[in-house]
Amino acid sequence: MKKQLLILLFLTLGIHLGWSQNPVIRNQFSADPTARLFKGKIYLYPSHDIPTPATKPGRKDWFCMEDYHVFSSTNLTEWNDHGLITSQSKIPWVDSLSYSMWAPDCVEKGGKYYFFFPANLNPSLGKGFGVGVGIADRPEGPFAFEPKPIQGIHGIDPCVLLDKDGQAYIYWAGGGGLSMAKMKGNLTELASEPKVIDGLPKGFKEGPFAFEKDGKYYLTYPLVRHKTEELVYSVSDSPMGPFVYGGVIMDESPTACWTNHQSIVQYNRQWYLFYHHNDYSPKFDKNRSVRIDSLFFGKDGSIQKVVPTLRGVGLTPATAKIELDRYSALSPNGATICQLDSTNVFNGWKLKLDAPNAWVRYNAVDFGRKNQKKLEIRAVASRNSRLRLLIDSPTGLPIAEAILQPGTEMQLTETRVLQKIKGVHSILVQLEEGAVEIDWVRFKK
Ligand code: FUB
Repeated sequence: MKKQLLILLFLTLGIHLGWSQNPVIRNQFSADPTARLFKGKIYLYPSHDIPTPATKPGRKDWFCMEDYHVFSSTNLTEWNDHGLITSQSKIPWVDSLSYSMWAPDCVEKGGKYYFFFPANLNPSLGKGFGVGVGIADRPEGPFAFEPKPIQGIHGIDPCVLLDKDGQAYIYWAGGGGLSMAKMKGNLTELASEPKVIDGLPKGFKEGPFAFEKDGKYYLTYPLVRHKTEELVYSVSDSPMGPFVYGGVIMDESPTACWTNHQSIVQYNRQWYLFYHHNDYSPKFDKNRSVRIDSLFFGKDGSIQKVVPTLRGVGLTPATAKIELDRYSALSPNGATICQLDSTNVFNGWKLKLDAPNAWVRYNAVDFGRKNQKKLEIRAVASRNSRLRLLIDSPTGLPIAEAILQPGTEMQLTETRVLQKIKGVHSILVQLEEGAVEIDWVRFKK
C-alpha cells in the first residue's frame, strides 16, 4: 500500500529536479522554453535536445529532438518533470526519423489544454515542417493528438495568443519571416489566410512569442543581425499588427551559442524571461538548457534589457545545497568554475578558489525564522585551507570560519555558525588561505 501511495505521489508530482539556479532543468537538455501559468503553477514546455544517435539519418551536427517533456513549478525554484508528452514515433503525420520536434507551445481554453508543436512531415505527405495539436484535460496531459497537422501552416515555432475577446491568433516562423493567422474557436484550424508580419527589422528571425500587457501586444523573437541570435521585441495596439520595433531583450551570447529562444510570463507580480543557453554542452550549441531571469518593464511599457545570470531567480533555502558555482558575482582573480565530473555533465559544476581573498557572492539565501547552528561544506582542498563566510554588505557580519585539511576527494566539513541569522541575505564566501574546490555549502540545525 505504501509503495502504491509513493507511485501515485510520483505520478502526480513528477521528479523533483532541485533548486532553480541556471540552468533550471538538470536531468536532460532542454531548449526553446515556453512557460505558461495554469492553475496557479508555472508549466514549462521546452524542446528536448538529445545527443545525436548514430542511427539518425542526415546531419549529425544539427538539432536532434525526438520527444517532449513537460515540467511544472509552484515557486520557480523546484521543478518537477511530469515525463513525456509525445514522441516522433507516435504522431502519424511526423517523419519518425527526422528528430525534428522543435519549439512547442501550450495554451488553455475552456478548461482544455492545447499543445502545439512543429515537426518534419512524413515524406509521403510532403516536405518541410508542419504544426500539430494535442488536446488534454490537464496541463501535463495525457494529450490526444489531431491526426493531421494544421492546414495552411508551413513552418516552425508556433505560438498562440488568446486575446481578451476570446479570439486566438497563431504566430510561427515560416513564409520568409514570421507569419501569423487568426484561429477558429476549436484551435485546430486557421480562420484566416496566413500573412507574413511586416515592419520587423531585417535579419533571420524565428521563435515568435506574443503576449498582451496593459492593452499592448508584444511580439518577441530571436533575430540575427550580427553573428548569432539576439532576443528582441516589437509592439502593436493589435495582435495583427502593425508592429513597431521596441528594442533588445537580451544581447547575443558572448560564448556564441547560435540560438536563443524566449517566453515571458508574469508570476506572483514578477515578470520572468525564460530562454536557453548551452550550459551543459559548451562545445556543441545544439544541446541547450533552459534558464530563467527576472524581467522588468519601464514605465512606458518598454522591456528593459535582461543580463543573463547563473544565479537565476527565486530564493534558495539556507538548508538546501547552495551551489556557489551558480554565483551572483565572482572575484576577478583566483575564482573559476569548472565541471564537477567529466563523465556526466548533469552532475554540474564546482567553484575553485585558489588565490588569497578570492571570493564568490550568492544572492537571496533564505535563512527563515529558525537559527541554523551548523554549516556543512562539500569541498576538497589541495593544501591546508581556510574559508570565511559572511553576510554580504551592508552588514558584513561573519557567519562561519572553516578549516579544510588537504585531500584528494570531495568530503564534508562541518563548522559552527557564529551568528543568529534570520531572513533573506546574500552570502559571501572568501578564501583566507590555501586552495579549495567547493561543490556546495548548506546550513543545518
Ligand atoms: O530548437 C530548434 C530551433 O532552434 C527552434 O525551433 C528555434 O527557435 C531555435 O531555437
